Amino acid sequence: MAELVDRDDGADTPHEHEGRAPPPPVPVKNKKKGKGKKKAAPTLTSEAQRREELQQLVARMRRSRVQDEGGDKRKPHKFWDTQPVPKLDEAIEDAQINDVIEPNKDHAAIRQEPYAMPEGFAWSDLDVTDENVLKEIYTLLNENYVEDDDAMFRFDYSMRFLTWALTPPGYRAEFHLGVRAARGKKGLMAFITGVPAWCVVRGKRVKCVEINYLCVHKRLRTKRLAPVLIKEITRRVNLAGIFQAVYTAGVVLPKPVASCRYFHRSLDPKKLIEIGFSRLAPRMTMARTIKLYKLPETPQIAGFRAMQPGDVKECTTLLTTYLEKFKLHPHLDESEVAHWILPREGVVDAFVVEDPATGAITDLCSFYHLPSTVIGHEKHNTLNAAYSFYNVATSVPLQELMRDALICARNVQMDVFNALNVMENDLFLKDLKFGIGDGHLQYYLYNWKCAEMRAEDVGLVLL
Ligand code: MYA
Repeated sequence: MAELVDRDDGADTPHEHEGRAPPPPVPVKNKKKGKGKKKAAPTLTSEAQRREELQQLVARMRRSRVQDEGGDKRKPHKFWDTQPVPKLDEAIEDAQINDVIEPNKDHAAIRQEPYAMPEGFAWSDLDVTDENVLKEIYTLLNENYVEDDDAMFRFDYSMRFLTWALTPPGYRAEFHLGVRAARGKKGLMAFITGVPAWCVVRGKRVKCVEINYLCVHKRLRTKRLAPVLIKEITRRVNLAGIFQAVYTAGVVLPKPVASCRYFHRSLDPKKLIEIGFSRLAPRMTMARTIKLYKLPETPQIAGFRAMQPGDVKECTTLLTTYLEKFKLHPHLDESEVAHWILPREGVVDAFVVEDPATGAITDLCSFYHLPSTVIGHEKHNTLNAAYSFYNVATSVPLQELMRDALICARNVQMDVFNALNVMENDLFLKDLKFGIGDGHLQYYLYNWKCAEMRAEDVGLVLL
């Protein structure tokens, strides 16, 4: 296939060979072993092997640091250089700058017809409420979505999770966009989604879409299909009167508004070591490692219980008040809190602390369930990971609240608890024995210019 792009704006010239895109974000991993041992369970090796592994690790850390320090600022981005986003080498330090890059367009000025698909492919509006369509999306992502650099783990978003992620209040079916083969079985070959949301950026309320699940089938990679998907979803979103977007990615593109790190807390250290997610620390035995990560059987805070529908009103006040602290955060109403935070089995768990004396809800913690496929492992198929979502502590220290969250995650068979260093998470990461991972997550705003933020200024978690 030679050409996949509409060339009316000259943004992409697909004839030019350009090699692979930068490695996708690392999903869930904190392993420290050398490359080339993808399937072997890690063991303590000889001194020479260990030295070699260490050298490889240092080399890898150097490589990733070069990329992580903001990408190669001089590298041209044939697509992104045409988009309303700041350039990588553009320093924006003035906190007063906080505005659109391109003004909103009139409806008539927006391209009315879809971008052209190459011969053999067609756009497909995907109805995620149709079980068969959902299964197709699940399969595309399960086989082709984000992997770690060493192709050991790949995100395995469940169908129930995808329904949750893609159908919040006010969702629009035309923002669930697929590409199908036009002939034969007409299989799903690519995907991108947007869900409408209100975000607050440095105090300004901005109507946005949250863009997620950009995925091109492995067989169609590096053919410039991703820019066409992005342009088409932008066109559809613009037609709905929305001109800003927020998204995250592991890769450095023009230009992150914040750069965050993943941290990992072992809940089942034995399994994590067996699958190569983590390794036995020097001079540690398996028995001592298991003991190190042991947690109490049940939550410890008095009044700690699962969130219920009757808690939504109070949780909305608690959460929205708390999120005001941060420079980038969602603005959630009660219907959205009900959608995003109320527990859904195998998808999202949320707990509150109810004051035993007054019945008031004083604290809230939550995590979502995002397993990864363990690629090609003989014993384990799935890494069960909980991801920290929104947490507010007012009656107990955040660290105590999160210890109970860890206990609950362990009690629903999670192997690891992941958290970004966003919001106030730094307050508990060290004490609760989280280790730093090799995953970075960059936050981006589309068609918005403002000064960069620190990870702890970010009050938004995307799925
Ligand atoms: S992040 C998750 C992304 N998905 C994966 O990592 C899954 C596995 N990988 C793949 O499926 C493919 O490798 C993808 C690229 C699809 C990622 N975000 O078609 P290509 C640029 C944005 O030849 P492929 C998520 O879902 C790349 O720099 N751009 O490449 C949030 C290059 O442009 P330039 C990306 O490898 C998505 C061009 O694509 C990403 O076949 C937010 C190459 O295209 C990326 N993660 O496909 C999307 N990776 O030459 C933006 C590569 O300029 C939304 N590229 O460097 C923007 C807002 C839109 C709405 C606006 C409304 C107002």
